[in-house]
Amino acid sequence: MSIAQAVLNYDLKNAISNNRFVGLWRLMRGFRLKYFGAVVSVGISAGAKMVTYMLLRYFVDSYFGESSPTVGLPLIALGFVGLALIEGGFSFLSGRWAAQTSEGTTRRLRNYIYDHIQHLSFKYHSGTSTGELIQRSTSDVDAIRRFFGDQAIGFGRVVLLFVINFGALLRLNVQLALVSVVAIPVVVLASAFFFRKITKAYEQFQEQDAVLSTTLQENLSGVRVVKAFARQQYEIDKFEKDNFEKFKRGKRLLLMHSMFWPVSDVICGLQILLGYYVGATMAMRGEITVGTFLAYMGLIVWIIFPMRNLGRLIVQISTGMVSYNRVMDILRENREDLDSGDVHPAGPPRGELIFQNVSFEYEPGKKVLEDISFECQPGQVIALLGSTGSGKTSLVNLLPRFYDYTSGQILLDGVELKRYPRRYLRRHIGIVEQEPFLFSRSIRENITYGVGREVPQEEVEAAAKAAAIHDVIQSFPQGYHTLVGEKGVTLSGGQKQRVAIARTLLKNPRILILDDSTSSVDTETEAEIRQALQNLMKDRTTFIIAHRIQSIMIADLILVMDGGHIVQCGRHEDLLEQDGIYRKIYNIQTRIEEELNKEIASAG
Ligand code: DCP
Ligand code: MG
Repeated sequence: MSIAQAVLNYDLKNAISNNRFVGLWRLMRGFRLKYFGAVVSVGISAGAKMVTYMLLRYFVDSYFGESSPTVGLPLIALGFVGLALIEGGFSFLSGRWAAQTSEGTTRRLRNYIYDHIQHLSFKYHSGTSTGELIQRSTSDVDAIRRFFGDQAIGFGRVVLLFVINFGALLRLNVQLALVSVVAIPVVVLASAFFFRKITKAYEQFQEQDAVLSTTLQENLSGVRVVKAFARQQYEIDKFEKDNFEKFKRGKRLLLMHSMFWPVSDVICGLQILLGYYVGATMAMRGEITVGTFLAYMGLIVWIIFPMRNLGRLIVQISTGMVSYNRVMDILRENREDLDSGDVHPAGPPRGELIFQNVSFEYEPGKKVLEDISFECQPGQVIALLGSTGSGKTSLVNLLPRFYDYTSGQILLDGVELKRYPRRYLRRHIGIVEQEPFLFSRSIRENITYGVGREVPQEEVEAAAKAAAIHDVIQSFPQGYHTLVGEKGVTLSGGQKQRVAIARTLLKNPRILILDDSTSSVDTETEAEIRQALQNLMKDRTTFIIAHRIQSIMIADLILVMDGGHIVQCGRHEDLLEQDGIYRKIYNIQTRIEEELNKEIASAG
């Protein structure tokens, strides 16, 4: 199986285990043999190094010492070359296989995290910061990659080098072997101690790095606010302060590094000197041959210096495990189930809705909607009016089941809403969000976003015309292929809203929700949209949230909300007769309009 296939054919749900090693082991499925091969190659390469020194010993002792050579020089030369090739070749293979494993497993992990994030609930997303999620799916995944590709294999390498070379030393001379490792506990402990500190310092550096990029990012997205309030100097000072802190932390990190390596060099150097001294003395006394001494000189270096890395690897592996946990935290979150439900209507719903004593809360104990009851027939227009924070958005968000109501019942075509699969509801309920988001893609791609098929241009244009945005789009040089956002045109708030309306209309939903969708549009354009929508609303149930009485007068049912309750409901004419909020708002709005008209008249 190719790597790409292994990546795709894998269901990572299995990799989530409370035991980290079990989890990592599962993550490696399809790569285990490769990784095993990488470890074996490390062993072979270390072995070849050891044998090279043994060959050196044989060569020196037989050609310059007492014993006479039984192997010819060319063969010995060939041996050296062959061993060098084996050592290099297997070292290459181990690097290659370890890299394939680490890249492959983390590619799979990244895909899976992305997939998983797509399926998390609204509740999860509103409770988790975007930055946090980004960091976990990038730098924490990267830490896991380093664990596979660098640390775990590096750890194996140090251990194998030690076992093989020390074993060889023991065979050469036990006394000499023991003398050669007296400093090793010191080196390992010192490096573990040091790297614990340096990891902390590194984390602090990273933290400050994150602070700095947040400052920069906020500054850039809030550049209008900064300029409008003329706070440039304040922002510059703040940045300089954060930047100075990063500089200090970075300097400290470098200083620590520049202390460790020389100190550990000295310790390792002393150990080697001690070994050379003892070895040389023994050779002079004739206790070991010159060849043994020369082989020893090589072997000891390959025992001591790798040991300096052992402490580093231990510490890095433990911080890698922290990253692993942070990633698994996301993966353990339950996915929003799109498909469960026991009713599966074949076609779209008719659009009859009944709310019965519906209450809802985002957090336990803080009711946002209380005791909401009303009914509407298919094709009717329901308007919601109320002060900000009164629960209008929360109410309409219950319909596609972005959130589930806590008590009461909502019946769609006579069936409890919770019995429909979410996918079905979201397919047939179109919502134009209060603050619509457009992707940095072409306008056409934005409008067709909600429909999973090729859409003919006429349909796209019809939707755009209904949303009163067609002429604006036509006026751009590239028309419907104009890019939105940083690399293309910057749309005004009202234009964005209208593109979002077109996007939802194209989906042709049975139930249409317009959440304050004309708030950034001037009265004239709004009338235009209303006119166009009138046809489109004909046989769909429509919810309109708006602040202008003008936009909701035509509704079959107007719900006036306050503090999570419906305080008034009825048709425009009925509500005008009642002494309540509705009449008050109406009076204020008409008075403002009259005054405006007067002013315009007098100015003209
Ligand atoms: N709320 C919350 N958690 C959320 C969203 C809202 O706790 N994820 C709270 C804030 C308000 C209340 O719920 O106190 C109602 O919020 P809505 O967004 O439903 O209010 P409106 O849509 O009526 O207000 P606006 O006209 O400003 O859009
Ligand atoms: Mg709202």
